[in-house]
Amino acid sequence: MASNTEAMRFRRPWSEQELLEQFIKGKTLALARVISLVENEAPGYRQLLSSLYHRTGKAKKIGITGSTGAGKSTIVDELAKLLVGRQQTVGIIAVDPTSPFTGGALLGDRIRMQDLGLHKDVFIRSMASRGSLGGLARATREVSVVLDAFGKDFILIESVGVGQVALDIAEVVDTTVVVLVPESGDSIQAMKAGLMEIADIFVINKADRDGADRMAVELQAVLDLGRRNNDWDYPVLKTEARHGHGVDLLLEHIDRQRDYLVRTGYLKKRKEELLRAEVRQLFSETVREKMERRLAGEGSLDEVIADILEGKLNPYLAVDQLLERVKGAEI
Ligand SMILES: Nc1nc2c(ncn2[C@@H]2O[C@H](COP(=O)(O)OP(=O)(O)OP(=O)(O)O)[C@@H](O)[C@H]2O)c(=O)[nH]1
Ligand SMILES: [Mg+2]
Repeated sequence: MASNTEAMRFRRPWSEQELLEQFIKGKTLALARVISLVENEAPGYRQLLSSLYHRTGKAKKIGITGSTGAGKSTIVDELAKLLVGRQQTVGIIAVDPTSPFTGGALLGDRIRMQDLGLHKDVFIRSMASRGSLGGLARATREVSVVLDAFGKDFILIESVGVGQVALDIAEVVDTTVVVLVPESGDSIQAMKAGLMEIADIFVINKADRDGADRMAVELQAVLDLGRRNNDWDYPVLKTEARHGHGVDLLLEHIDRQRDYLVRTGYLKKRKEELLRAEVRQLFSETVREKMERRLAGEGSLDEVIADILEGKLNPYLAVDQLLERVKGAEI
């Protein structure tokens, strides 16, 4: 009988109020539900984020990026274990920008992280792109807002270091760790992908393989040449994540980088820049969505398209006409 009642309780959809209550109480089920609503951009998800926003600002956000198979998940796994050992709560977001058809990575992540997933202080979420890659970076930012509001001390974001997504995610985090492997060409690939610019800490994983020392020296030399205009030292560390070697040292450097950001005021400055970008993006998205909905509702778009096809109008004049129609209207 009791189990029946329990089942009923979970089957019934939560009201928004109940959902928030459960979330604030720290219920993982509510966290998962809120994340799904946000990820799916369900109706009302913005209000939900808005009502949670005042709870954010405490989480330390760390990005782990690098080429496929470099050992990012293994490192994230080890970091999470160390953090849990320090009584810290952890949220993990594994971002996979590759198509769901070609990427076996997601499943692999789930399997490897399974034992962690059972730990009550670690919450893992995998996110794949569904079409728009820009949307993926935004969803990652929003999910990290939710994890932050939930009270996670650390948010670890794993992403494959290719393309714009990796660079966009670097904007969301406080510290970026770039994972390389001692294989010829990996650091050149990373350089091409723009990872050198976003890295705060370099890790050469699979240090059990040949060439790790040489690669570390070479990388350090490249970094010395192009030393950026601040006094952070961009450490190059070697790890053998498979056996957990070196990950404790990585965590020390992550802490040290954090101290540096706080001490120099960069963290505050960064937050300000991020907020500026976020508000601008939200603003233009909101205006665009509202305008588009309006245009679709009125059928104005169909009208101008028909006119263009008939040679009565061109796309530029059409936009002028559309703007004229929405001018002054409440948006
Ligand atoms: N030799 C060696 N293998 C390692 C080490 N760390 C991880 N691996 C192995 O490398 C493979 C890939 O590791 P993952 O942690 O899944 O790498 P990843 O970067 O998350 O991979 P994707 O998410 O698929 O891009 C696994 O088979 C690991 O066991 C290491 O230090 N040495
Ligand atoms: Mg992985």
